[in-house]
Amino acid sequence: MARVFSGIQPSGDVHLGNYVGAINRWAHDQRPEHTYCIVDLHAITAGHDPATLRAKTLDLATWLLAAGLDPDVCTLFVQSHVPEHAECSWVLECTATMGELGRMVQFKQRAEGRDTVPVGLFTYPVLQAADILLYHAEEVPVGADQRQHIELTRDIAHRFNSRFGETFTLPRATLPPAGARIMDLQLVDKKMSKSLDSPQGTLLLDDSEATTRKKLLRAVTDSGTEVRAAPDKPGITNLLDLFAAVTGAEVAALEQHYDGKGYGAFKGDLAEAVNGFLRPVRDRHAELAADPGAVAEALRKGAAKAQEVASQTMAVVRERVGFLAGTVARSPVE
Ligand code: AQP
Repeated sequence: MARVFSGIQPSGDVHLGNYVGAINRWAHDQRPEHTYCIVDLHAITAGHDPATLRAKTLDLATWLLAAGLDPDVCTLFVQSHVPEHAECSWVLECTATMGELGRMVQFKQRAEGRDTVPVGLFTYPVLQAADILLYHAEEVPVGADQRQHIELTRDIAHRFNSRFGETFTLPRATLPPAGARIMDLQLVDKKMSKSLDSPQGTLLLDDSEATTRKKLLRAVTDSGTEVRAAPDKPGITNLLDLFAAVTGAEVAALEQHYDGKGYGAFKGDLAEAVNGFLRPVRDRHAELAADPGAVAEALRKGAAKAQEVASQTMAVVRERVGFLAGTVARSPVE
C-alpha cells in the first residue's frame, strides 16, 4: 500500500477542478497511510486577508469532510498546525537551487518578471517538497498543474539523500484518468483556478444547481456544432473531459452518443450530470457547516497524528544535517 500525501490551498472557493483533480480521488482512495493537508502556509504567498484566510481554511476542511474524508481512516490536518513543515522547508531551501526554482512554470506565470513579487512565491515549491517528504509519501495525487513541482520534489530529495545519506522517499505524481486539467469555462486556455478572476468560468462546489446549470450552458464552445475533442476545439474538449470525469464514461463513447445532437443537448446533459455528481457533497457540506466545532476537533486530531510522523522525520533530518542535539522547543498540538 503506497503512502500518499496531497494538499490543497485555502486561497479561495473550492472549484470543480479541485474536486475531480484531487479531492474526489482522495476520498475514494483514503487509507490509514494517506495524509491530506490544507496548506495554509502556501495561501499567504500572494497577499491575503487574515479573517478571510481563517474562514476559508475552516470551510475547506468542511468541504473535505463532506467529500468523504474520514479522520478516523486517513490523516487530515492544517499545515500551520505542524511547525515541522516550515523547518523542513528551510533545510530544503539550502538544497534547492535558484536555477531550478526559476524554471517553475507557475512562478514564471505569476511573477511575469516583476521584482516586487514576494519571495514566498518563488520558494513555495520547496515548502511543497517539505510537505510531501516529511511523510515519506510515495504517491502524490494531484492535477496536471502540479506535475513539475513533484519532479522538483524528487530532485531535491535525491540531492539531499546523496549529500547526507538516505533520508527521504522519492515520490511520484499520480493523475486522474479524466479531469487532470479542467479549464476555465470562459477562458478556455487557462486552467480553472481559485486565484483566476473569472466568476462565470469557475464552477464552485458552493454554487447552487441553477448557477451550475447556467455556467455550463454558457460555457464557451467553438464555432461549429460537432461534439468532438480536438486541438482546435478547446472549449468542447474541456467539457467532454469534465463529462468523462463526473460520469466515468469514455470521451469516445460520449462523442458517439452526442453525434449529430449539437451543443445544446450535450451541455444540458452535462449540467444534469455535474449537479447529480455534486449533490451528495453539497448536501453534506450544508449539514457539517452547522457544526464548526466538530470540524475544528477533527483538524486538531489530524494535526496530532501528522505531527507524530513529521517530528520523527525532522529528528532524522536535524541529525543528518549536523545540528547539535538538544531540546527542541515546539508548540505541540494537544
Ligand atoms: N483546473 C484543475 N483541474 C484539475 N485539477 C486541479 N487542481 C487545481 N486546479 C485544477 C488540483 O487541485 C489540487 C489543489 O490545488 P490548489 O489548491 O493549488 O488549487 P488552485 O485552484 O490551483 O488554487 P490557486 O490558489 O489558484 O493556486 P495556483 O493557481 O497557485 O495553483 C491540486 O492537486 C491541483 O493539481
